[in-house]
Amino acid sequence: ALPAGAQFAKPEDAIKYRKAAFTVMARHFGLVAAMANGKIPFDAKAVADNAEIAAVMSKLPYVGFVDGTDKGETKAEPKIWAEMDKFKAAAAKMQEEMAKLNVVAKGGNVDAIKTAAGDTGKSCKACHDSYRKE
Ligand code: ASC
Repeated sequence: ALPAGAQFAKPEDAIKYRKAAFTVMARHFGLVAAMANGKIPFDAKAVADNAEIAAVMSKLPYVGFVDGTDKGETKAEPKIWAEMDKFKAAAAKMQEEMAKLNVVAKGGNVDAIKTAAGDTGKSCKACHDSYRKE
């Protein structure tokens, strides 16, 4: 989502950016999942609004995985850069699940939202298992 010429000035700026995007995405996805799973009261408008934000946020982090950002304040596994195609495919899967969740969230059906949120969470976890250090 960055135009040409809008590269990050420093590696740590790219790291901060992608972490911030994941943090915001996780906050809004987490609210949807918590409502779908009955951990906080279900509110159809809040589910739809938060799913929308999470879906938009899901598009943002990946421009931050530029060369030279495998070191520093990051839990990113260096193998990301050795298997960038696989990493981007895992990212695309998550973005697809977030987009589906966003559609389902607008329908207001709790069971359908719960299923879609579960599928989305699996796509988050799949990437963490392969590409995030603990
Ligand atoms: C979340 C969140 C994640 C995923 C993951 C699913 O709410 O922040 O990273 O779900 O825990 O297993």
